[in-house]
Amino acid sequence: MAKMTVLQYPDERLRKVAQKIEKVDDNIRSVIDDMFETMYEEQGVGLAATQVDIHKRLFVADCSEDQNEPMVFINPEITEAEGHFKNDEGCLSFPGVYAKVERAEKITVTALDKNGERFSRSAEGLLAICIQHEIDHLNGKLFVDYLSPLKRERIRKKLEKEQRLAEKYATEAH
Ligand code: GNR
Ligand code: NI
Repeated sequence: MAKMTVLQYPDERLRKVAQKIEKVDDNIRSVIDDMFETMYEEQGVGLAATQVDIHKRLFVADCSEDQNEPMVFINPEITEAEGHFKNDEGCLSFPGVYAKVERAEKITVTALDKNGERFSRSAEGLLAICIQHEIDHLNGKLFVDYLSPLKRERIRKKLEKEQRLAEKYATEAH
């Protein structure tokens, strides 16, 4: 297994629309293993393939308290959504940024698992938020797109500055 690099906003590759997976094979399963390793190491509750520069319709998630309920969703589709609620969201592609986003409260999602078997499940709470957030990633959409242009611009400037500083630090001798 190998940890992958998570793309950071405003990297344009986060805007690519992911392609449907035609066959769930060992190559896909190896990507899934690396994505879990990356997600757990970064302490995220979800990770979309888009965030690791793989533009296929796939995400992993684990919203359990003990981080021991790994879930895989391939070619996910939301088939039912009801209610609305607003919650604070974060994203591994936006370190240190949190903002309130409105989402459906309860959803039903259908997808393929790591063996290529179709399953359907309903979700609410953090898992429902996470599934909607990850499917947005696969469509090149980011949680800041729900904010005002002014807020989005502030976040972009903050992250660009932090990335410049990190780059500068990395190239200096210590
Ligand atoms: O780790 C994550 N936490 C989170 C918290 C609230 C709403 C959504 C998320 S998803 C995020 C991981 C991530 O960036 N997935 O794409
Ligand atoms: Ni995210």
